[in-house]
Amino acid sequence: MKNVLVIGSTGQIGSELTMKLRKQYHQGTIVAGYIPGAEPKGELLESGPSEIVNVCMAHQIAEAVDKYDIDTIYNLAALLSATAERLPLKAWDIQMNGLLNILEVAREKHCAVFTPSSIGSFGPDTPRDNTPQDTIQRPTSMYGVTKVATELLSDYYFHKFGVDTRSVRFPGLISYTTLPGGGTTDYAVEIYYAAVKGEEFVCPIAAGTYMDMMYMPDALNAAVNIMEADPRYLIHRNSFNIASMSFDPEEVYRAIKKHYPNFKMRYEVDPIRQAIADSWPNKMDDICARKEWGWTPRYNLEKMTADMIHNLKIKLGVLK
Ligand code: AKB
Repeated sequence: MKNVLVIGSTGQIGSELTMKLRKQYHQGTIVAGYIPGAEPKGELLESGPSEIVNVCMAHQIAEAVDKYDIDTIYNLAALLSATAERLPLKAWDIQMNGLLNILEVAREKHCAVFTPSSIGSFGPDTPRDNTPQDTIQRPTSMYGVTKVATELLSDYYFHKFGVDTRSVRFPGLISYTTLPGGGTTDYAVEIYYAAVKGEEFVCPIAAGTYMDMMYMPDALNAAVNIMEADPRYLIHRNSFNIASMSFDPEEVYRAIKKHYPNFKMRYEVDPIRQAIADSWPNKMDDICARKEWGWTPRYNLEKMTADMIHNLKIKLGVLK
């Protein structure tokens, strides 16, 4: 990786990944691609170039790739699961037509491409516990449909045209920098904000609903390390299960209560998010990622909780 285009650079993953890449590859150019209305600000804007790159506009992708001699594209443009259920055609357009535009540019201009998949690529027929790397993928949400198709199309471009496509199946991602939006796992971020602000948390996901979750520093390492991996050892490409922790709302609530004993949570289950969560795995098996490219997470629930609370206090200006 030398010159990288991050599409969706102002979103939850993009805002942190762009900064990490700029620190790691300071001899190269890391371009923050964004759409009007989601402009980069502050450090993200000031620390490197940015360009309007809408995945649905193939010429914008091609122009940015030519202008900066891009060799790697991180494609982070997506509608998350709950929003995609509300706007299925828009989700298809961004996730599928957008991906096709990127893959075509990558084929012509010899770029590597990372497009994340998700725990959402699995469905109710998938084994729930220790979900294997290679298993049934029959998702019932539009988000899941686009994620499975993303995996297949990315593999197709690798086998047919030699485009260096690689990917991981992200769990719910937890971070204190940029809020997610429209996801089923968003509650696992919002609960920390409520605790630090001293507010009661109203949980949209039912007790007993386990999902894989991951702290952002681990997710960013995965996104960088998979693209750096020696291709000779990659049996899989699109996409690898990666896991670090799995919890239900009660477990994360208990972990936060160790820091805030008076913290209160009650449930108001959102039927759309709950139906999606019920169709996803409880916990994935990530042995292939560990063996093929050395995936190792650093954060568990306790360590993440301490770090989230520490950083949110600073961000929100909360003293105690
Ligand atoms: C979502 O909840 O939609 C995402 C995901 C797990 O892919 N965070």
